[in-house]
Amino acid sequence: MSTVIERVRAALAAGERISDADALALFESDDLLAIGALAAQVNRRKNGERVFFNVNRHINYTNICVNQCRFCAFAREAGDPTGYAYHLDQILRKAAEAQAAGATELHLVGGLHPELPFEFYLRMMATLKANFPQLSIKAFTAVEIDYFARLADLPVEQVIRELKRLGLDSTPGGGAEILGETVRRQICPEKISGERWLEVTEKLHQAGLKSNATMLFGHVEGYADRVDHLARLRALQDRTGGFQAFIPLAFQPDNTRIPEARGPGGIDCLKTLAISRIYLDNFDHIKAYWIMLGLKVAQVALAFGVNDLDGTVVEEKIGHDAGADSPQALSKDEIIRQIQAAGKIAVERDTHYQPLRVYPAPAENADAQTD
Ligand code: V47
Repeated sequence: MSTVIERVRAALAAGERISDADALALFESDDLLAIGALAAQVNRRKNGERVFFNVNRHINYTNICVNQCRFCAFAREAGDPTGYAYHLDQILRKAAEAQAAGATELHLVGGLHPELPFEFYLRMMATLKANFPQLSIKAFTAVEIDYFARLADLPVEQVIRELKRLGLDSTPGGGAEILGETVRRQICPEKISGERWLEVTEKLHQAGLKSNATMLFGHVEGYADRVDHLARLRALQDRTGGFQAFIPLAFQPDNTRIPEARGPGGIDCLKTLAISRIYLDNFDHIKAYWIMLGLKVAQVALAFGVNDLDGTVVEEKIGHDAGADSPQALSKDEIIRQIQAAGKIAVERDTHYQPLRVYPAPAENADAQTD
């Protein structure tokens, strides 16, 4: 048995957090099953046998972006014939479809459009909230919030205040990529720095908004870059407690400008999810985003410390433009089936992880129960 596994087991038994050096040693270990078992134990203590999902819809309102991140196959430069920007009525139509399909949350993100003014986003927020007050609006990464502040020449705090006043309920975890500057300069040189991403996220948390954190992995970064990324997130979470979920995003290489990268294999995906669960002791939830992982790896991840399978998604462009071979959407029934087939209890949640409906395994109870 490798010594790092013993050290980590002892640390967990003593209720201690693991060190960066041990996180790195776990990444370098080949003992996937032992790492997975430790992660599953950590998760069981936090979440029992429950696995969350939500009924949501993604809306990517524009793919036109002033940044041209090397890993991104979704972004287009202004003037590109395949570029688009939805009109507000198109966005409202998609929101209406989402509501009719039983969604509780809209996930809205897009490119940094060179011409749309900040007022467009304010109008979008206000109109969505006025028309669909029961839909929770999860929108705009720290990268977009920073962009709006520059666009409108306003302090970030005021941008956040305005958006929150008009209906912003929480923010997604995109744009974190790899926070360390060496890798960041290679994969997204025009994007705000990792330090700035953390700073804006801290302001979101201070304003009372919950957010998520992602990590894009399996491109040019090394294990030490991943550990550094996790360390920065854990430190911020110690200060604010504002993160809800951590979401490792498996890099999809097609149509990107990182030709040497092939994306992570299944073992790397499972190991990364499991180590995240063990290391991020102050995060309640680790999410397997099935769009990027593929449904089969995402399901297996439920035995490796993961307790959230994201949602129905409905219309996904960022991963699929880069060659993701997962479906575009999953029905609620299919998500429940995937969770139950893993021997877990499926729990539909709202944005803030309040259980809406519990679906025990069919053997225990054929009918869904309300929590
Ligand atoms: O920030 C871009 C990533 C992110 C690629 O908070 C890519 O609940 C893989 O953040 N291969 C956007 N990933 C998606 C995102 C997200 C998704 C689901 C749930 C939540 C949440 C957040 O997608 C970007 C970037 O890191 N991305 N290109 C690619 N080729």
